[in-house]
Amino acid sequence: MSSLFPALTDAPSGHPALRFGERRLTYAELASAAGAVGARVRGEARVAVWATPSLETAVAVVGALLAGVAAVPLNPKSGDKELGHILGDSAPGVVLAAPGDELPAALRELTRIDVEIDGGTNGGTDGDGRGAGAPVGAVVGAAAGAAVGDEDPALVVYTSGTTGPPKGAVIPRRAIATTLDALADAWQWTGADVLVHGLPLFHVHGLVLGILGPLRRGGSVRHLGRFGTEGVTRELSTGASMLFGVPTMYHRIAEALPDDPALAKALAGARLLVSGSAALPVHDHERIAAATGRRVIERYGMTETLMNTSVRADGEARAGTVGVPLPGVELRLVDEDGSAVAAYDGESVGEIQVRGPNLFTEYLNRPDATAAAFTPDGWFRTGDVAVRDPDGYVRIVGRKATDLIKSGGYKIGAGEIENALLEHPGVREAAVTGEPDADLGERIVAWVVPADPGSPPAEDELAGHVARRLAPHKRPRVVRYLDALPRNDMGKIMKRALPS
Ligand code: MCA
Ligand code: AMP
Repeated sequence: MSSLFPALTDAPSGHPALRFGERRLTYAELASAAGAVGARVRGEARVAVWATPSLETAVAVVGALLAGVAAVPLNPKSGDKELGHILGDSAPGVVLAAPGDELPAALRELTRIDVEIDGGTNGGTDGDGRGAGAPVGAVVGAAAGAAVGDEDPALVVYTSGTTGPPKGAVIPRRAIATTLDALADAWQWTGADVLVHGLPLFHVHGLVLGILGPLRRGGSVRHLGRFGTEGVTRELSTGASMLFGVPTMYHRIAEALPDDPALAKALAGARLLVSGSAALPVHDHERIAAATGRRVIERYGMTETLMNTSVRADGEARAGTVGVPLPGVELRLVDEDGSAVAAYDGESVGEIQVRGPNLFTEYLNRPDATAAAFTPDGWFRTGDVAVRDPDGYVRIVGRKATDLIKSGGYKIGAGEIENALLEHPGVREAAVTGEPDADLGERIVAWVVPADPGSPPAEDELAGHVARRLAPHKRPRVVRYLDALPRNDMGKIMKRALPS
C-alpha cells in the first residue's frame, strides 16, 4: 500500500515534525528514529507502547506503522486490573518505552525495547535538523514490513462499553489514511499547519488526529505535555496555527479568558480551533466567540469509526452542531423500529449509524461484540442519538446507553467501575451514574451500600481504589451512601430511581 507518511521521505529533511517541550525532531530525525524502531519490531503481530506524552511514544507508533506492526497504546496511569486485561487480550510481543521509564510489574515480563531518540546523532534537543547515518529512504525502507496491506491493523485502541472490561478496537491502516485525508479536506489542513495540543496519546483524539494527523500532512505538532492555557497562549503566539482539545479544555479556556488578554489574542490569531470527544456546551462556545471573535468548530468521531462529521473550515461554525458527514462517510439516523429517519427538520431523532472506509475492522477476540455493533448491511451502530438540520448539519442530542459516561472527554463504562467497587471489602452493593458537571461534562457518581453501615469506606478510599485498579480518570468524584439500591421485581437495579 502507499505510505501512511510520505513526508518521512519527501519533506525537506530539516522540516520540524514533532516538539514536546524543548525536545524536538525534524522529519529526517523522525525517519531515522522511527526507522530504527521499525527494524527492531518487524515481524511482530502487535507491540505495546507505553504511551506517555513524549517524543518516544510518537516515534514508537510511527516505527511500528512503518514496519506494518499494530501498536497497542497503553495509558501509563492504567491500574493493575485494566493493564492486566489489555495485556492478556492483546498479547503484545514486546513493549516499547522511553529509556528510563519505570514499567509496572505486569509489563516487566515482556521484552522491552527502549525507543532511542538520538541514535547517536543529536539527542533530540535543538539539533541541527539532520540525522547522521544512513540515508532516510534506506532507513525507512529497512523498517518496512513485507507486503503490508491497507486492511492490516495499525492500532488496537481499548474503549469502554457499558459492561465488562474495555474492548480492543482494531483500526486498520486504511481507516487512518482515509479519516486524516477527509479531515484535510474539511479543514484545509496542510503541511504548513502547526498543531498544538495537550491530549493523551493512548486514545484516537490525541494519537491519530493529534500526532499522526500532522505527520500525514507533512506539518508539525507541538505537544504541551499537559494541557494548560499558558502553553496554548505561548504556542499560538509563536507560530502554531491549530488547536485541538476536548470540551473540558475549552471550558477551562472560556473560564480563563476574562482575565487573560494574551490568551484571547492568541486564540484570535489561530487558523482553526477544533473541539471533539464530547459535546462542547453552547455557553462555552459563545463565551469563547465573544472574547476572541473566533468560533470553535466541532467534529464528531468514535474510537471505532475515527471521524464521521465535522464543521468545515469553509462552512458555518454553528454552536451545538457537529457539522456534516466527512467525504466518504455515509451517515443515517435510524428510529426505534429500525427505519431510517428521512426528515432533515431539526426535530426527528434517531440513532446515528455510519458506513465508510473510516470504520474499524473488529473488536479483538470479541466476534460477538463485533457482530452486535453492525447491522446486517454493514452500518455501524454508534449509540449516539441525533437530529439533522434542514441543511444537513448533525446535532447530537443524547446517547442510547445511560451506562456510558463521558467525563473530561473519556468514555467510561458504569459496569467496569461497579465491578471495581464491588471488589472493595467495604462495599456490599454499588451502582454508578453520570451527573452533569460544568468542567468535565459529566462526573462519575458512585452509589454505595456499605458492607458495614456503621463504618462505610471513605470517599477518598473508594476513589483511590478505582484509580489504582482501573485508571485515575475512572475514579468516582462523588460517593453517595445508601441502605439499599432501588431494584425492580426482577432484582435489577433501577438507576433512574436513585435520588438525585
Ligand atoms: C487525582 N489524581 C489521582 C487521584 N485523584 N490519581 C490517582 N488517584 C486518585 N485518587 C490525579 C490524576 O491522575 C491527575 O494527575 C490529577 O490528579 C488531576 O486529575 P483529574 O482532575 O482527573 O484530571 P484533570 O486535570 O481534571 O483532567 C482534565 C483533562 C483530562 C486534562 C481534560 O480529562 C483529559 O486529558 N481528557 C482528554 C480525554 C481524551 O483525550 N479523550 C479522547 C477519547 P495528572 O495531572 O498528573 O495527570 S475520545 C476519542 O478519541 C474519540 C475518537 C473522539 O471523538 O475524540
Ligand atoms: P470514544 O468511544 O471514547 O471514542 O468516544 C466516542 C463518543 O464520544 C461518541 O460516541 C460520542 O458520544 C462522543 N463524541 C465525540 N465527539 C463528539 C462531539 N463533537 N459532540 C458530542 N459527542 C461527541
